[in-house]
Amino acid sequence: MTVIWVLNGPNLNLLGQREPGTYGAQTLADIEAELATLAAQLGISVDCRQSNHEGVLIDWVQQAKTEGVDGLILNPGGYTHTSIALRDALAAVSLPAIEVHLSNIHAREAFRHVSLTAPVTLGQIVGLGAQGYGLAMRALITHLKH
Ligand code: CA2
Repeated sequence: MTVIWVLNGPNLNLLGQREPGTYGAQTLADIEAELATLAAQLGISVDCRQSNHEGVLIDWVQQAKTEGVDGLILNPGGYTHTSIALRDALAAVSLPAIEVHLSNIHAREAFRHVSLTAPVTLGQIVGLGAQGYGLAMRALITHLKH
């Protein structure tokens, strides 16, 4: 069975509690429940994880490779714009990955316009809110079939 891990980075555990105008009203638990439902419909396995710690996210990227995970969906949060180490981990494992951002990072502050991680992913989905994760799941499955 195809196995996908969904990794969310710092502060995304706060979704639904603050800044709904920027990040939407859904909690991370809501989003993860929708992804579990979609995964069941699509006949795949999904494992959703969130950490506020850069090293934990890196450990999970490495672990995904050693455990034979088929692909990653990740929202690295603020580490998108700062973490050479997370980019290096993604490049090292060379697992197919899709980067998701709830907000349109290109329409926000200049420091959010650059993603260090996106160049080592298949692609990036931004600005579509929580539905971006489901779109990423469908795109990743299509990629894995070809
Ligand atoms: O738009 C996204 O998904 C971001 O990855 C969210 C990050 C931000 O640093 C990126 O530039 C874009 C921030 C996540 C913070 O999430 C919060 C959720 C609710 C309340 C406060 C923060």
